[in-house]
Amino acid sequence: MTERIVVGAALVDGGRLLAARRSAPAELAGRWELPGGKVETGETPEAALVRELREELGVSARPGERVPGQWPLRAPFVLQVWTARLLPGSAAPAPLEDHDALRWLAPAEIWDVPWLDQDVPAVERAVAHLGMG
Ligand code: 9L3
Ligand code: MG
Repeated sequence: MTERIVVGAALVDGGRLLAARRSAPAELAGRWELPGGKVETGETPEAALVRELREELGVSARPGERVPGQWPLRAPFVLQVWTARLLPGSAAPAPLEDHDALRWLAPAEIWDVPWLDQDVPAVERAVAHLGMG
């Protein structure tokens, strides 16, 4: 089966990392994730990241670098992570679609939220990559 990529954003602003609490589907509700979603056919991961952040959070963002690594989700999906920043003039993020809460986490707060199990290793790598560890 061909692997399908889900992009997650390590969105940073003012030295804080954005975490989003899922409201759907039921089995993931209440757990926190790096916002993002599935890369569509013919779309680059970076373009998917920008699209997902606009759809889910209403923000204008630019992707930075890919965080090395890839983490398994339910087959055939795998999670890849890019750093991202808000563009000047972007709206503040709001939970518009699949989330019901957002938090900007300072470095000391990164592990204060119950991340999705599959996001934990991705967040570890993202935080190390960003020098927030
Ligand atoms: N997923 C896990 N961690 C993440 C993201 C963005 C997504 N950081 C999982 C949840 C869903 C699947 O990937 O099972 C597709 O995500 P979405 O399109 O529902 O956001
Ligand atoms: Mg999503």
